[in-house]
Amino acid sequence: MNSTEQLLSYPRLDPLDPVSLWRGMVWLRSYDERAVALQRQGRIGTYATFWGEEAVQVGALSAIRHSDWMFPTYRENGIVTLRGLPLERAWSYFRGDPGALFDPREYGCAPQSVPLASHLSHAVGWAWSRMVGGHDDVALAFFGDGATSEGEAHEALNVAGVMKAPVVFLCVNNQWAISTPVSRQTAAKQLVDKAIGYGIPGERVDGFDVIEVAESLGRAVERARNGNGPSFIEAFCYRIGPHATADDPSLYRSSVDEEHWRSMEPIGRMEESLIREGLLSYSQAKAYKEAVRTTMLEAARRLDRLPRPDRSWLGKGTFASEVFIGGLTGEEVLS
Ligand SMILES: Cc1ncc(C[n+]2csc(CCOP(=O)(O)OP(=O)(O)O)c2C)c(N)n1
Ligand SMILES: [Mg+2]
Repeated sequence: MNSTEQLLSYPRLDPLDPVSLWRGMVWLRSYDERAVALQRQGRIGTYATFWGEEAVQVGALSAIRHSDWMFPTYRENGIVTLRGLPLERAWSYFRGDPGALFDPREYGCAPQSVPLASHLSHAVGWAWSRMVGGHDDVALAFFGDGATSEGEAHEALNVAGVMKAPVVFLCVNNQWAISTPVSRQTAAKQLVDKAIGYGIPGERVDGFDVIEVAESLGRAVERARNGNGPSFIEAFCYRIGPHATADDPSLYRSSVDEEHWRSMEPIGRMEESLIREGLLSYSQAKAYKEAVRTTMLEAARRLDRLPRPDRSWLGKGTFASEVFIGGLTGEEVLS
Protein backbone atom coordinates (compact mmCIF):
# COMPACT_ATOMS: atom_id res chain seq x y z
CA MET A 1 0.00 0.00 0.00
CA ASN A 2 1.43 3.43 -0.85
CA SER A 3 1.14 6.44 1.39
CA THR A 4 -1.58 8.14 -0.63
CA GLU A 5 -3.78 5.05 -0.83
CA GLN A 6 -6.50 5.19 1.78
CA LEU A 7 -7.17 2.40 4.21
CA LEU A 8 -10.58 0.99 3.53
CA SER A 9 -11.03 -0.51 6.96
CA TYR A 10 -9.42 -1.74 10.16
CA PRO A 11 -6.71 -4.43 10.02
CA ARG A 12 -7.72 -8.07 10.47
CA LEU A 13 -5.64 -9.89 13.08
CA ASP A 14 -4.11 -13.31 12.56
CA PRO A 15 -2.04 -14.69 15.46
CA LEU A 16 0.14 -16.55 12.98
CA ASP A 17 0.85 -13.43 10.89
CA PRO A 18 3.13 -11.09 12.87
CA VAL A 19 2.70 -8.28 10.32
CA SER A 20 -1.06 -8.30 10.94
CA LEU A 21 -0.38 -7.97 14.68
CA TRP A 22 1.98 -5.05 14.06
CA ARG A 23 -0.71 -3.42 11.89
CA GLY A 24 -3.26 -3.85 14.66
CA MET A 25 -0.92 -2.18 17.15
CA VAL A 26 -0.21 0.72 14.77
CA TRP A 27 -3.97 1.17 14.35
CA LEU A 28 -4.55 1.35 18.10
CA ARG A 29 -1.56 3.65 18.70
CA SER A 30 -2.78 6.01 16.02
CA TYR A 31 -6.33 5.92 17.45
CA ASP A 32 -4.90 6.72 20.90
CA GLU A 33 -2.69 9.57 19.67
CA ARG A 34 -5.57 11.14 17.73
CA ALA A 35 -7.83 10.83 20.79
CA VAL A 36 -5.30 12.68 22.97
CA ALA A 37 -5.07 15.41 20.31
CA LEU A 38 -8.90 15.63 20.20
CA GLN A 39 -8.98 16.02 23.97
CA ARG A 40 -6.31 18.71 23.94
CA GLN A 41 -8.27 20.55 21.24
CA GLY A 42 -11.44 20.43 23.35
CA ARG A 43 -13.23 18.17 20.89
CA ILE A 44 -13.69 15.33 23.43
CA GLY A 45 -13.60 15.21 27.23
CA THR A 46 -11.25 13.35 29.58
CA TYR A 47 -9.67 10.42 27.85
CA ALA A 48 -7.83 7.32 29.19
CA THR A 49 -4.79 6.72 27.01
CA PHE A 50 -3.31 3.21 26.64
CA TRP A 51 0.12 3.95 25.21
CA GLY A 52 2.28 0.81 25.57
CA GLU A 53 -0.66 -1.56 26.09
CA GLU A 54 -1.27 -2.16 22.38
CA ALA A 55 0.51 -5.53 22.44
CA VAL A 56 -1.72 -6.82 25.24
CA GLN A 57 -4.87 -5.70 23.48
CA VAL A 58 -3.96 -6.87 19.98
CA GLY A 59 -2.37 -10.15 21.11
CA ALA A 60 -5.49 -10.98 23.13
CA LEU A 61 -7.97 -10.02 20.45
CA SER A 62 -6.09 -12.05 17.85
CA ALA A 63 -6.63 -15.20 19.93
CA ILE A 64 -10.44 -15.08 19.98
CA ARG A 65 -13.09 -15.45 17.30
CA HIS A 66 -16.07 -13.22 16.63
CA SER A 67 -18.56 -15.21 18.72
CA ASP A 68 -16.27 -14.83 21.74
CA TRP A 69 -17.03 -11.67 23.68
CA MET A 70 -14.63 -9.09 25.04
CA PHE A 71 -15.26 -7.33 28.34
CA PRO A 72 -13.02 -4.25 28.21
CA THR A 73 -12.31 -1.53 30.74
CA TYR A 74 -11.98 2.19 30.01
CA ARG A 75 -8.32 1.44 29.12
CA GLU A 76 -9.29 -0.81 26.17
CA ASN A 77 -11.60 1.88 24.82
CA GLY A 78 -10.50 1.50 21.18
CA ILE A 79 -10.35 -2.27 20.92
CA VAL A 80 -13.86 -2.54 19.49
CA THR A 81 -12.75 -0.49 16.46
CA LEU A 82 -10.71 -3.59 15.57
CA ARG A 83 -14.07 -5.30 15.22
CA GLY A 84 -15.48 -2.59 13.04
CA LEU A 85 -17.05 0.02 15.33
CA PRO A 86 -16.59 3.31 13.46
CA LEU A 87 -13.78 5.35 15.00
CA GLU A 88 -15.87 8.47 15.43
CA ARG A 89 -18.46 6.50 17.40
CA ALA A 90 -15.78 5.21 19.74
CA TRP A 91 -14.48 8.74 20.32
CA SER A 92 -17.94 10.25 20.72
CA TYR A 93 -18.22 8.25 23.97
CA PHE A 94 -15.75 10.76 25.40
CA ARG A 95 -18.08 13.62 24.84
CA GLY A 96 -21.01 11.96 26.53
CA ASP A 97 -22.79 10.78 23.42
CA PRO A 98 -25.18 7.86 24.08
CA GLY A 99 -24.93 7.16 20.33
CA ALA A 100 -21.45 5.84 21.11
CA LEU A 101 -23.08 2.83 22.74
CA PHE A 102 -23.52 -0.14 20.46
CA ASP A 103 -25.36 -3.42 20.42
CA PRO A 104 -22.87 -5.76 22.16
CA ARG A 105 -24.03 -8.64 19.97
CA GLU A 106 -22.98 -6.83 16.82
CA TYR A 107 -19.35 -6.49 17.88
CA GLY A 108 -19.05 -9.25 20.47
CA CYS A 109 -18.04 -6.65 22.97
CA ALA A 110 -19.57 -5.50 26.24
CA PRO A 111 -19.58 -1.79 27.04
CA GLN A 112 -16.29 -0.59 28.52
CA SER A 113 -16.42 -0.81 32.28
CA VAL A 114 -15.42 2.26 34.28
CA PRO A 115 -16.24 0.72 37.68
CA LEU A 116 -13.28 -1.53 38.48
CA ALA A 117 -13.92 -5.29 38.28
CA SER A 118 -17.74 -5.13 38.13
CA HIS A 119 -17.59 -6.38 34.53
CA LEU A 120 -15.72 -9.53 35.61
CA SER A 121 -18.95 -10.92 37.07
CA HIS A 122 -20.72 -10.01 33.84
CA ALA A 123 -18.05 -11.92 31.88
CA VAL A 124 -18.49 -14.97 34.10
CA GLY A 125 -22.29 -14.82 33.80
CA TRP A 126 -22.13 -14.47 30.03
CA ALA A 127 -19.59 -17.27 29.64
CA TRP A 128 -21.44 -19.60 31.95
CA SER A 129 -24.71 -19.02 30.11
CA ARG A 130 -23.04 -19.80 26.78
CA MET A 131 -21.65 -23.00 28.26
CA VAL A 132 -24.99 -24.06 29.73
CA GLY A 133 -26.60 -23.31 26.35
CA GLY A 134 -24.25 -25.79 24.67
CA HIS A 135 -22.01 -23.26 22.89
CA ASP A 136 -18.23 -23.22 23.02
CA ASP A 137 -17.75 -19.46 23.15
CA VAL A 138 -15.24 -17.81 25.45
CA ALA A 139 -15.25 -14.52 27.37
CA LEU A 140 -12.10 -12.40 27.39
CA ALA A 141 -12.10 -10.05 30.37
CA PHE A 142 -9.54 -7.28 30.81
CA PHE A 143 -8.79 -5.78 34.22
CA GLY A 144 -5.96 -3.88 35.83
CA ASP A 145 -3.53 -4.53 38.67
CA GLY A 146 -5.58 -2.15 40.85
CA ALA A 147 -8.80 -4.00 40.05
CA THR A 148 -7.40 -7.18 41.64
CA SER A 149 -8.02 -5.57 45.04
CA GLU A 150 -11.75 -5.24 44.41
CA GLY A 151 -14.06 -7.71 46.13
CA GLU A 152 -15.86 -8.26 42.88
CA ALA A 153 -12.67 -9.52 41.20
CA HIS A 154 -12.39 -12.15 43.92
CA GLU A 155 -16.06 -13.13 43.56
CA ALA A 156 -15.87 -13.44 39.79
CA LEU A 157 -12.64 -15.47 39.84
CA ASN A 158 -13.98 -17.72 42.56
CA VAL A 159 -17.30 -18.45 40.85
CA ALA A 160 -15.57 -18.98 37.49
CA GLY A 161 -13.22 -21.52 39.07
CA VAL A 162 -16.02 -23.44 40.75
CA MET A 163 -18.34 -23.41 37.73
CA LYS A 164 -15.55 -23.95 35.18
CA ALA A 165 -16.83 -20.94 33.26
CA PRO A 166 -15.02 -20.41 29.95
CA VAL A 167 -13.40 -17.07 30.80
CA VAL A 168 -9.90 -15.78 30.20
CA PHE A 169 -9.10 -13.24 32.91
CA LEU A 170 -6.47 -10.97 31.43
CA CYS A 171 -4.89 -8.89 34.15
CA VAL A 172 -3.06 -5.96 32.61
CA ASN A 173 -0.39 -5.22 35.19
CA ASN A 174 0.79 -1.81 34.06
CA GLN A 175 2.29 -1.35 37.54
CA TRP A 176 0.10 1.64 38.46
CA ALA A 177 -3.45 2.26 39.62
CA ILE A 178 -3.56 6.03 39.11
CA SER A 179 -0.89 7.03 41.70
CA THR A 180 -0.80 3.70 43.59
CA PRO A 181 2.12 1.46 42.60
CA VAL A 182 1.55 -2.26 42.50
CA SER A 183 3.84 -2.66 45.56
CA ARG A 184 1.15 -0.81 47.60
CA GLN A 185 -1.63 -2.79 45.96
CA THR A 186 -0.70 -6.26 47.13
CA ALA A 187 1.87 -8.17 49.15
CA ALA A 188 1.75 -10.97 46.57
CA LYS A 189 5.04 -11.35 44.67
CA GLN A 190 3.19 -11.41 41.40
CA LEU A 191 -0.48 -11.02 40.57
CA VAL A 192 -0.65 -14.34 38.76
CA ASP A 193 -0.03 -16.08 42.10
CA LYS A 194 -3.60 -15.21 43.03
CA ALA A 195 -4.85 -17.74 40.46
CA ILE A 196 -3.67 -20.59 42.71
CA GLY A 197 -6.22 -19.62 45.36
CA TYR A 198 -9.04 -20.00 42.86
CA GLY A 199 -7.76 -23.32 41.55
CA ILE A 200 -7.30 -21.98 38.06
CA PRO A 201 -4.18 -22.07 35.87
CA GLY A 202 -2.15 -18.90 35.57
CA GLU A 203 0.59 -17.56 33.31
CA ARG A 204 2.65 -14.40 33.41
CA VAL A 205 3.71 -12.92 30.09
CA ASP A 206 5.69 -9.97 28.79
CA GLY A 207 2.88 -7.54 27.97
CA PHE A 208 5.14 -5.63 25.59
CA ASP A 209 5.53 -8.74 23.40
CA VAL A 210 2.49 -9.22 21.18
CA ILE A 211 3.50 -12.72 20.08
CA GLU A 212 3.99 -13.94 23.64
CA VAL A 213 0.60 -12.49 24.57
CA ALA A 214 -1.11 -14.07 21.54
CA GLU A 215 0.42 -17.48 22.27
CA SER A 216 -0.50 -17.45 25.92
CA LEU A 217 -4.03 -16.28 25.17
CA GLY A 218 -4.28 -18.97 22.49
CA ARG A 219 -3.59 -21.66 25.11
CA ALA A 220 -6.05 -20.17 27.58
CA VAL A 221 -8.80 -19.78 24.96
CA GLU A 222 -8.35 -23.36 23.82
CA ARG A 223 -8.56 -24.57 27.41
CA ALA A 224 -11.79 -22.64 27.96
CA ARG A 225 -13.29 -23.73 24.65
CA ASN A 226 -12.60 -27.38 25.43
CA GLY A 227 -14.53 -27.21 28.67
CA ASN A 228 -11.48 -26.98 30.95
CA GLY A 229 -12.50 -23.73 32.58
CA PRO A 230 -10.99 -20.31 33.19
CA SER A 231 -7.40 -19.05 33.17
CA PHE A 232 -5.67 -16.07 34.71
CA ILE A 233 -3.04 -14.33 32.60
CA GLU A 234 -0.94 -11.52 34.00
CA ALA A 235 0.41 -9.32 31.22
CA PHE A 236 3.30 -7.45 32.77
CA CYS A 237 3.83 -4.04 31.18
CA TYR A 238 3.91 -0.40 32.20
CA ARG A 239 1.51 2.51 31.92
CA ILE A 240 3.77 4.76 29.88
CA GLY A 241 1.36 7.68 29.76
CA PRO A 242 -0.68 9.40 32.46
CA HIS A 243 -3.67 7.60 34.00
CA ALA A 244 -5.84 9.82 31.83
CA THR A 245 -5.59 13.24 30.23
CA ALA A 246 -6.55 14.79 33.60
CA ASP A 247 -3.58 13.24 35.42
CA ASP A 248 0.01 14.43 35.99
CA PRO A 249 2.25 11.45 36.80
CA SER A 250 5.26 13.68 37.53
CA LEU A 251 3.60 14.26 40.92
CA TYR A 252 4.07 10.65 41.99
CA ARG A 253 6.67 8.80 39.90
CA SER A 254 10.10 9.33 38.44
CA SER A 255 10.71 10.32 34.85
CA VAL A 256 13.80 8.05 34.82
CA ASP A 257 11.49 5.09 35.34
CA GLU A 258 9.17 6.31 32.61
CA GLU A 259 12.08 6.68 30.20
CA HIS A 260 13.27 3.17 30.96
CA TRP A 261 9.89 1.60 30.21
CA ARG A 262 9.22 3.81 27.22
CA SER A 263 12.31 2.36 25.55
CA MET A 264 10.66 -1.10 25.80
CA GLU A 265 7.38 -0.08 24.13
CA PRO A 266 6.04 -2.80 21.86
CA ILE A 267 5.54 -1.26 18.43
CA GLY A 268 9.00 0.08 17.62
CA ARG A 269 10.60 -3.10 18.91
CA MET A 270 8.42 -5.30 16.76
CA GLU A 271 8.81 -3.10 13.71
CA GLU A 272 12.60 -3.40 13.96
CA SER A 273 12.46 -7.15 14.21
CA LEU A 274 10.00 -7.49 11.28
CA ILE A 275 12.31 -5.36 9.15
CA ARG A 276 15.36 -7.36 10.27
CA GLU A 277 13.59 -10.61 9.36
CA GLY A 278 12.55 -9.24 5.96
CA LEU A 279 8.82 -9.49 6.69
CA LEU A 280 8.31 -5.74 6.37
CA SER A 281 10.29 -3.03 4.61
CA TYR A 282 11.01 0.37 6.06
CA SER A 283 9.01 2.07 3.29
CA GLN A 284 6.03 -0.29 3.75
CA ALA A 285 6.03 0.47 7.47
CA LYS A 286 6.14 4.20 6.82
CA ALA A 287 3.37 4.07 4.19
CA TYR A 288 1.11 1.99 6.43
CA LYS A 289 1.52 4.34 9.37
CA GLU A 290 0.75 7.34 7.18
CA ALA A 291 -2.34 5.66 5.74
CA VAL A 292 -3.63 4.83 9.23
CA ARG A 293 -2.99 8.39 10.35
CA THR A 294 -5.03 9.68 7.39
CA THR A 295 -7.86 7.30 8.30
CA MET A 296 -7.83 8.65 11.86
CA LEU A 297 -7.84 12.27 10.70
CA GLU A 298 -10.80 11.61 8.42
CA ALA A 299 -12.66 9.93 11.28
CA ALA A 300 -11.93 12.93 13.51
CA ARG A 301 -13.58 15.16 10.90
CA ARG A 302 -16.62 12.86 10.88
CA LEU A 303 -16.75 13.15 14.68
CA ASP A 304 -17.16 16.91 14.30
CA ARG A 305 -20.16 16.33 12.05
CA LEU A 306 -21.99 14.09 14.57
CA PRO A 307 -24.72 15.84 16.55
CA ARG A 308 -23.28 17.43 19.67
CA PRO A 309 -24.64 16.03 22.92
CA ASP A 310 -26.98 18.36 24.77
CA ARG A 311 -28.51 18.39 28.23
CA SER A 312 -31.65 16.59 27.12
CA TRP A 313 -29.48 13.52 26.48
CA LEU A 314 -28.56 13.21 30.14
CA GLY A 315 -30.24 10.13 31.50
CA LYS A 316 -31.05 8.85 28.03
CA GLY A 317 -31.15 5.08 28.05
CA THR A 318 -32.07 4.90 31.71
CA PHE A 319 -35.34 3.14 30.92
CA ALA A 320 -35.47 -0.11 28.94
CA SER A 321 -38.25 1.24 26.70
CA GLU A 322 -36.04 4.04 25.31
CA VAL A 323 -34.16 3.80 22.04
CA PHE A 324 -30.46 4.19 22.71
CA ILE A 325 -28.13 1.43 21.57
CA GLY A 326 -27.68 1.30 17.83
CA GLY A 327 -31.29 2.38 17.31
CA LEU A 328 -32.64 -0.39 19.56
CA THR A 329 -34.48 -0.04 22.83
CA GLY A 330 -33.01 -1.59 25.94
CA GLU A 331 -35.85 -4.15 25.84
CA GLU A 332 -34.89 -5.15 22.31
CA VAL A 333 -31.24 -5.48 23.29
CA LEU A 334 -32.16 -7.76 26.17
CA SER A 335 -34.63 -9.87 24.19
C1 LIG B 1 -15.05 0.41 41.96
C2 LIG B 1 -14.15 1.56 41.63
N1 LIG B 1 -13.39 2.11 42.58
C3 LIG B 1 -12.57 3.15 42.28
C4 LIG B 1 -12.54 3.66 41.01
C5 LIG B 1 -11.64 4.87 40.70
N2 LIG B 1 -10.55 4.45 39.82
C6 LIG B 1 -10.61 4.64 38.50
S1 LIG B 1 -9.29 4.03 37.71
C7 LIG B 1 -8.58 3.51 39.14
C8 LIG B 1 -7.26 2.79 39.12
C9 LIG B 1 -7.36 1.47 38.46
O1 LIG B 1 -6.10 0.89 38.29
P1 LIG B 1 -5.91 -0.45 37.51
O2 LIG B 1 -6.97 -1.43 37.88
O3 LIG B 1 -4.50 -0.87 37.69
O4 LIG B 1 -6.19 -0.07 35.99
P2 LIG B 1 -5.39 0.97 35.06
O5 LIG B 1 -6.05 2.32 35.28
O6 LIG B 1 -3.97 0.96 35.46
O7 LIG B 1 -5.61 0.49 33.68
C10 LIG B 1 -9.39 3.83 40.24
C11 LIG B 1 -9.05 3.55 41.63
C12 LIG B 1 -13.36 3.07 40.04
N3 LIG B 1 -13.37 3.47 38.77
N4 LIG B 1 -14.16 2.02 40.37
MG1 LIG C 1 -2.89 -0.48 36.49
